[in-house]
Amino acid sequence: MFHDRARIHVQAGRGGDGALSFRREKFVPKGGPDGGDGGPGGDVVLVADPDLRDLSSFRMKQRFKAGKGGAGGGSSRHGASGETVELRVPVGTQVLDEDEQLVADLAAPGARLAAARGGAGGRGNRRFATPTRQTPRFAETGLSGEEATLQLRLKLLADAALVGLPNAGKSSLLSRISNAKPKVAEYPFTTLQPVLGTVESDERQLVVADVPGLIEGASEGVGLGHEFLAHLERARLLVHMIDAAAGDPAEAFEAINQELEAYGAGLAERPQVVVLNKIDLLPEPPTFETDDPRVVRVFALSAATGEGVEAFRRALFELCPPAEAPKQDDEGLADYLAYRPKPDPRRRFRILRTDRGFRVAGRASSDEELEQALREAGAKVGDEVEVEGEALEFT
Ligand SMILES: Nc1nc2c(ncn2[C@@H]2O[C@H](COP(=O)(O)OP(=O)(O)OP(=O)(O)O)[C@@H](O)[C@H]2O)c(=O)[nH]1
Ligand SMILES: [Mg+2]
Repeated sequence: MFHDRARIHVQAGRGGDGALSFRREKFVPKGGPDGGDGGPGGDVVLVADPDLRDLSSFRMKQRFKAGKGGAGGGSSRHGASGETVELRVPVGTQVLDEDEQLVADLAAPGARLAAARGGAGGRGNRRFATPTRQTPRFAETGLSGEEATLQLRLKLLADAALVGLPNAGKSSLLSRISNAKPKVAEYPFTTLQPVLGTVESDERQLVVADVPGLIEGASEGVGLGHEFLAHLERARLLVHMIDAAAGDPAEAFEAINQELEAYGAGLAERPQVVVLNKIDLLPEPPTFETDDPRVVRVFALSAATGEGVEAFRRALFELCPPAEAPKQDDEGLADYLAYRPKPDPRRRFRILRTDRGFRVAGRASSDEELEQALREAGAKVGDEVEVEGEALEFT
C-alpha cells in the first residue's frame, strides 16, 4: 500500500524550572542568589527525507513527544536542553493544521519544520536580584511546549506525470524510459498506486510519475482517480497517453481533459504532451489534430516494440527545463513554500507571577487582550508588569 496521508499529534518538551538557591560559602554568612535557569524544552521537527517513499512509517505510531528541559541548579548551573525529536517525512509532504490550513510544504530535500516548539526554561532566582532586592526567594517555572494535531499529505513531486485512461500503456512507457518497473497487464487498473521513475540523460535526471488510470467521473471519485489526481498537481508537464488502437484518440483525449478540469487545482491549464501509443497495432500512422493551446507536442510510438520511444525520451528533457532549486532560509525552510504556523490562541503568551507583579512571556496580539489576561490573573493598578524585558506599571 501507498500511504499518502497521516494524522499525528506532536508535543514539544516543557522548559525546565529555574532554580531557587543561595550561595553557601564558609565564612560568608549570607551568600547571594545563585539559582540557574532551566533548559529549554525540545522541539518536534519534521524533516523531508529523499529516501522515503510514503508516509507508512506513521501507521504504527502517531504521537510524538520531545524531551523536557532540565531544571536549573545551584552555583548558577543551567539546566540541560530537552531532547529534540526529528520525524522523517517524504519530500513533497504538506503539513496542515486541524482547520485544514497549510502550515508548511516540505518540498525540498532536507526542508525542516519545527512542528511544535519547546517551552522556554524558567529563570533562576539569580536573575531577579536587584540592588533593592538582594534575596529573591522565587524562581520561574518552565513554560509548557507547543502541542498540535497535524495532518500530513504527500503530494508527489515529479517533472512530468503520465495521465490517461486505464490500459493506455502508461506503465509500459515508464518501464521503457526509466529505472522503474511498474506492473504491466492487459486489464484496466493494473497500477494501483503512484510510481516514480527516474529518467537519465548524460547531465540530468527527470522524475516521471505514473499514476493509476483515470476514467470518466474520476474527479468525483469514480475508479481510483480522485485519490491520485492530487499527485498530478505538482508535475510541471502532463504526458497524456492515448491508446491509438482503441477507437478515436480525440474522444479519449476529451474524456481525460474533462476530468482534469473538474478536479481543478490548475490541472486543466498544465502543458501537455500527447503520446499516441500502440502504433504497432495500426496499419497506418495515427492522425491527431488539435488546436488545444496546452498541447506542446504530439508523439506516436509503441511502448511494446520501442519504436519512437527514444525520440520521446530525448524530447522530455527539452520539454522539462531544469527546475530552479527552491530557495531555503536559515532554518532550511523552502521560503516560497513555507507557511508560518498559525499561532495557537491559547498558547501565544503566558502570564507569570513575580514577587513584584507579573511577567508576560510571549506576545499578545493586542493591548486589550493583554490587559484582560492580566486582570484575570489578578493584576491591580500599580503592579509591576514586565513585558519583553521592560518593567511597566499596570494602569
Ligand atoms: N500492442 C501493444 N500493446 C501495448 C503497448 N503498450 C502497452 N501495451 C499493452 O497494453 C496493456 C496495458 O498496458 P499498461 O502499461 O499496463 O497500461 P496502463 O496505462 O499502465 O494501465 P493502468 O495501469 O491499468 O492504468 C498491456 O497488456 C500492455 O502489454 C503497445 O505499444 N503496443
Ligand atoms: Mg499502469
